[in-house]
Amino acid sequence: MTQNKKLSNWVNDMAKLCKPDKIHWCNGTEDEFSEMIRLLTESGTCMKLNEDKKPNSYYFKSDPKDVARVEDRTFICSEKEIDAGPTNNWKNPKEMKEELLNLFNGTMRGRTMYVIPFSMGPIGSKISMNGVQLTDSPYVVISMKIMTRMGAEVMNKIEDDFVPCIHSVGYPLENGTKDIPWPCNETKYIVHFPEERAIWSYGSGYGGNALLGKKCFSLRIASKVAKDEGWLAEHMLIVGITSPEGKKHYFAAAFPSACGKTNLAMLKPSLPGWKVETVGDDIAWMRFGNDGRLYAINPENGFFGVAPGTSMVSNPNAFLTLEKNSLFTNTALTDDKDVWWEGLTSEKPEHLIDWNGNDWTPKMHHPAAHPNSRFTTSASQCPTMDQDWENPNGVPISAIIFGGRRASFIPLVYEAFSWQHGTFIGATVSSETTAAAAHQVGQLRNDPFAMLPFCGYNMGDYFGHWLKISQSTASEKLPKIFNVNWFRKDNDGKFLWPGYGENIRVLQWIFERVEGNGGAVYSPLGNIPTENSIDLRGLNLPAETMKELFNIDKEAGLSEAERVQNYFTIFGEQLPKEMNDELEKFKERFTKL
Ligand code: GTP
Ligand code: SPV
Ligand code: MN
Repeated sequence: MTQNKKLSNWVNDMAKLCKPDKIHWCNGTEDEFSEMIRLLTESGTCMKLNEDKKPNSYYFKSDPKDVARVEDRTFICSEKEIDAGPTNNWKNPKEMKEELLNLFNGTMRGRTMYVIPFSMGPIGSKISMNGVQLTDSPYVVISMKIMTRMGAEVMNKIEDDFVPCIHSVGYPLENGTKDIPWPCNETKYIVHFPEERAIWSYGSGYGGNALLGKKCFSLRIASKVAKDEGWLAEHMLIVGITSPEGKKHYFAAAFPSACGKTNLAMLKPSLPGWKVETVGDDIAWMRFGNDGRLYAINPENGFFGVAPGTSMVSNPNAFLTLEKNSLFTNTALTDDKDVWWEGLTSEKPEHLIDWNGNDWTPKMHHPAAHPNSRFTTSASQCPTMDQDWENPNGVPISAIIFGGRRASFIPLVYEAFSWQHGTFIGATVSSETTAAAAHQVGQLRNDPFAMLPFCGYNMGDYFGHWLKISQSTASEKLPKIFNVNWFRKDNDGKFLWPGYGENIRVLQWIFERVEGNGGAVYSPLGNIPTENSIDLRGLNLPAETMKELFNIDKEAGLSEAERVQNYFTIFGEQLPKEMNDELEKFKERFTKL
């Protein structure tokens, strides 16, 4: 319960609308967690994993139609359509509210409404923001306990500026209907009212659709707040890098969903003497400090990470993090009640239960784990957490890195000529789509700043905000901007670059550039490493491969320019003039090549 009138009135109003049997105010205790697990076990939603393999961990299988974010059902309902922009779905907020009021009417019948007070960022920090999520899903309650600071301590601190987030799986239990393991609804709505700062989510119980503190609050709503207040809310990991000489820099990197943020944030360096420490793996809130430098915090408290591809070899730090007290959703299950996914072991087990609950053997052609199966686990368990990861003032950012999945054209790494050019690089990030959202996988699409599905206002204005923010400080205090591509392929479709722990070799070059060293040479995309300035010692990489990784093709560049030009037209008047200037310069550089 709460003394806060605004909060109690809102909860009462929403209870009148949703008509739950009960209201439960979450306190965030272990007892409460156990009670949720008891309920989830009873409804067949979860199964305890083998205590010897994964202590205190639970296995979940979602409805096969509720496995990823639903971008075509995600709406930004700003007062004016132009403020949602060409990259977001928009509906008139009044009409949308009416529709939602209909959908939410009685949606929690036969269920409990859980009231989850949560803080994005350390509790009580000046740059943290509070939210309250109402949900009828105990799975969401336990996930929010891991992913955010949640419970009684936050409740005591909540004032009138909390972000109200209402969520229902859309499966009321009327007239004694029996519950099913993963209740959800075919109709889905993930709706944001940026001016009102409110979130309404209906019909899905999974990931970013349902854990409203994450993409809905910390990116879509926060990006709008950030624009209004002069800071940045970004789809970025934050990582601390210490050189063998003991110098340290923090980098922030924006890659689209399922393109390597968690892996880079926890990277185990293959080069001796280098140390990598984790601040965050998905979201960064960044503001300028009194010293004129850009400081970042990770608003989250845990990781909701892609399971496939994660192993003791590829990402030992993630693996050590998820070994206990974790939730696993849509992975496969072994005969001894442990989890398994593609890439976990070099040999596939002889028998599994796949994510659909069916028997599976290696002869079968479909993956045993869903490609967007994920682990939910606490940041505090990660062996590489940085000593300043909860510093309320954040960590100073020396470099910003963009990237995506590009089978061709984009080299392993290049450096922007300027902040404005870096903004152009961010604005033109494109990537082959992944299973993180419900759509066709492997299609190249524009995903500016890796924020395409997460920007809560007009993307053209967002480019303008990035340009404007650089005027908050002296240019030498701005982070340097880079672009990387771990995903370039050879003619046989194999990745050219080994990736993962070997990415330290690229980070080393970026580190040296930040320090004012490191060999660089002009290319039409940006400055690239001189030959031998990327340390390849201990890596058996043919010189040919390195050449291929940095091959910059004139024809491909010119057709990229055309692609970008076409894309830019969708922004109309909202496209800052500087972006067209940069495009012209880009064309010119490739024409001269
Ligand atoms: P979201 O949580 O969706 O925002 O994703 P993310 O950006 O954190 O992606 P993540 O690090 O979980 O990686 C997604 C997939 O890419 C996993 O299957 C990884 O194994 C794979 N991956 C990550 N880094 C590399 C790399 O350097 N090279 C290659 N080839 N694959 C990688
Ligand atoms: C992403 O899709 O970028 C994620 C997973 O980080 S989700 O929380 O489902 O959005
Ligand atoms: Mn993400």
